[in-house]
Amino acid sequence: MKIGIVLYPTFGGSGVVATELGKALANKGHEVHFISYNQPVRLEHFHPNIRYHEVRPFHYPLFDYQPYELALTSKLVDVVRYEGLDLLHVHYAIPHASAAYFAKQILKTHGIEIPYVTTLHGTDITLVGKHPSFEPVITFSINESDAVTVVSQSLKDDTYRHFAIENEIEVIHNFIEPGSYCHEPKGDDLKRKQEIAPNGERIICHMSNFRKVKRVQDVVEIFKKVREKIPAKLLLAGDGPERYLIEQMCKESSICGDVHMVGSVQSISEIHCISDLFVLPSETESFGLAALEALASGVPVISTNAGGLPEVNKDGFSGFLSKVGDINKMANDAIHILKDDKTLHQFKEQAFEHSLNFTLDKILPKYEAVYEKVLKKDLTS
Ligand code: GMT
Repeated sequence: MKIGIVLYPTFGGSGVVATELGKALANKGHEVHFISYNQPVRLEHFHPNIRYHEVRPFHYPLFDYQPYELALTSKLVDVVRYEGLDLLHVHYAIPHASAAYFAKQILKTHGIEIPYVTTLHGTDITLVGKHPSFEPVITFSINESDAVTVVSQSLKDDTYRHFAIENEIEVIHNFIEPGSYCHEPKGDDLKRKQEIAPNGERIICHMSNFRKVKRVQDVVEIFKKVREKIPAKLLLAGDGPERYLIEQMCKESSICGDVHMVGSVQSISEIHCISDLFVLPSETESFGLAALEALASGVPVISTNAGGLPEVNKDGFSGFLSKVGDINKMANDAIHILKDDKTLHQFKEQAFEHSLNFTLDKILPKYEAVYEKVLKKDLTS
């Protein structure tokens, strides 16, 4: 198949899932065309079956807001026509689903019928999409999609709850490729671990885009409580609007020496490789790819029970779940996991075991089946 994947090129989970999916499809022999405004961050290597098409909005002084959606639509029309794509798969509804709808209508005037699949990732539904400035467009473009997938049962329920959706929605979870994660630090990883934790301190990590919804301040509060009982270090990976607040918190509580703000590192496996625990206290989380990637490295997860997190983090097995904001429980659970080597080792093994429920070989055929289904549809009506 010739598949056009429309995505955000950043570190965000939707872009990561879209890129990893495209790479996996390319490895299976499909021709994959990524369409975005920048080279996707996880698209590091050349692959003969992968092309990248850049959307370049035309800047004109009249526009206070650049009409990106129109530039994207025109790019979709162009790529579909000249590369002969079979289908479009758009990740994140805003503005990708409506651009795909518009492109589909334009392509009809050229005698081309092309289906589009929309994958909803979370905030496009739970936070941004239901805002009145987007809601009618989102509802329409989801209903017009030839197939709709979501990354968790929780997001499926939310989508039906918040929007008047008549289309069927299929749940296809986020995935990992088990071979690509480090479990036991060796060489440079071991050196890094010894430098961060020279006295064998436990290493706790968190990774996100530091938006309010991630509640990174709870990570710091939990860490402070754990540190009172167990020597520990905190790695904070990622960047975003809350970073300054977090730096302030560290300074005010004099724990900066034990907190490493590592920034937006690309190789997240290097962080997981040396970590003992991953903390994700999000207010909402449609799935929690960051948690799954930690589990895949054998790092247990302390998370909230928000959204789809209970679908990825098995309470008492791969880690623990708590109510949003319950810092005391999250700290106590963390201490329980970290208190001795035997317990930690057991949780690490269970974390990895649980991650195997979400391997690429289980998930990829589900997307391929969706593609096969839309390609069989009669689009002329
Ligand atoms: O977590 C973010 O803020 C990034 C966001 C995105 O849209 O890029 O991630 C969402 O999609 C991921 C991949 O499907 C999910 O694993 C994340 O849980 C989801 N984030 C939220 O729902 C907050």
